[in-house]
Amino acid sequence: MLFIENFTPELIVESPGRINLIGEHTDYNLGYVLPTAIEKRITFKFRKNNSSTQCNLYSLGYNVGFKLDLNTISRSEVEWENYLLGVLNELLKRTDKLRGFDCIIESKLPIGSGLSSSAALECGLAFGLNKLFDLGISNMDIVQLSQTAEHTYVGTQCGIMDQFASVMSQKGHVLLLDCKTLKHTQIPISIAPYKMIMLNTKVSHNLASSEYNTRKKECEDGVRIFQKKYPEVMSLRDATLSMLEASATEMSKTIYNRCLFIISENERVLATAKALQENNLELFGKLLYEAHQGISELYEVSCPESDFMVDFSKQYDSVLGARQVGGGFGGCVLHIVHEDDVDHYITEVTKAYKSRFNIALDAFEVRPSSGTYISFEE
Ligand code: GAF
Repeated sequence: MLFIENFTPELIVESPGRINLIGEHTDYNLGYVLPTAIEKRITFKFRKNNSSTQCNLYSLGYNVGFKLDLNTISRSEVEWENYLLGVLNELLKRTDKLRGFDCIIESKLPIGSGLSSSAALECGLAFGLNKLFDLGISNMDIVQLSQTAEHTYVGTQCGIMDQFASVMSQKGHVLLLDCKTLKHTQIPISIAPYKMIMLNTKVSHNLASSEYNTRKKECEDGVRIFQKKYPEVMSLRDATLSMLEASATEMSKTIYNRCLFIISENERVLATAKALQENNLELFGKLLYEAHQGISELYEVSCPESDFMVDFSKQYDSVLGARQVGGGFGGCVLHIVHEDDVDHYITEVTKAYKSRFNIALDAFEVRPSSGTYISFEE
């Protein structure tokens, strides 16, 4: 594509991935989550191109691009284009100031690894165009329109956590987000002498999208059963363990397990936030292990590769806790590892994982980082 040769950007935007310390699948149940942005990110380079409606986008990683006309935005057969087209569709509902632009996208975020490359792609485009054309859209609306884009153009009925974390995070903090009210608290985090190590299973089972929407529906079925006795339960966020026991006979085992996971996971998020504020790292680790057990046995969104890693880590005193991060069925597993044992632990788990699955895992440290930001402006 011609436009990428001698490309001089007017604006460069950095759009980070995220980790979620705890609170998986609670966001679309309007509960609590505890994510933060990480340093791995997608870089967007923008320039206006003097056309009124013609746009060019190019992904350096995939070496592929596409053209579009702002007057005729519609869904594409090519999956990754829909993350961007969906955002443009939402922006066009809000403004008539958008004009032709060129954009080069370069990602350092592994796709399908539970680090939310999707939200980074959506929010980075929305944030950059907002700045480039001075659209006057708030960061909160960027979060919300990006989530809507994923619902309508991509087809995943995701919650709001990933987009929120990608845009709103602050360096050195985790975000305690109430997904019902969108109230959030930035909690300073320091876990020395431990480090957050991500081990990428390098598998992303393609169940992820279909099973995600199925889990959401199962939770809605659970809410309808609660409402027979407790009309005040509008989402699983409003349910308690005692309500669950009182409604259990009306539920299939599957719906019961889904509800049990979400209700307990919400409690674990609040307990984790408190543990971090009190620097109780042992408890933090224990809650991560409990969360993974729920992810695997009750919510059934884990996979043999993630379960193997979590189980393996339990042999090591230097690991406080571990759990699969994100929507599920593979991706990255977060480990809290003592700084003195990081290298040794990575060597051991890499050997064991290779011998069990014949896959060379990826390991990297993550640090709570800042949300979407501008790294260059003309
Ligand atoms: C995916 C979704 F996009 C999030 O909204 C969230 O539900 C997560 O899975 C599971 O916690 O990343």
